[in-house]
Amino acid sequence: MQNLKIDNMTCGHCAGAVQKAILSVDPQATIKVDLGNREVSVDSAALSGPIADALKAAGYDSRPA
Ligand SMILES: [Cu+2]
Repeated sequence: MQNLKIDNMTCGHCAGAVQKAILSVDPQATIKVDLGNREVSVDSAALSGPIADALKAAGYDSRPA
């Protein structure tokens, strides 16, 4: 399980874009978005680096929460 803080995930559109970016790395990922805290929990076999890269490419900076 990886918990990520994404400060510029501010609305439902962002939440959708974040989920899409993570699923592009691992279609099997289980993702829980906590929009209020701007945090995402990712249950995935994918490494954190590729997930962070995909988020960055989508315009979202992430860091461990
Ligand atoms: Cu948004």
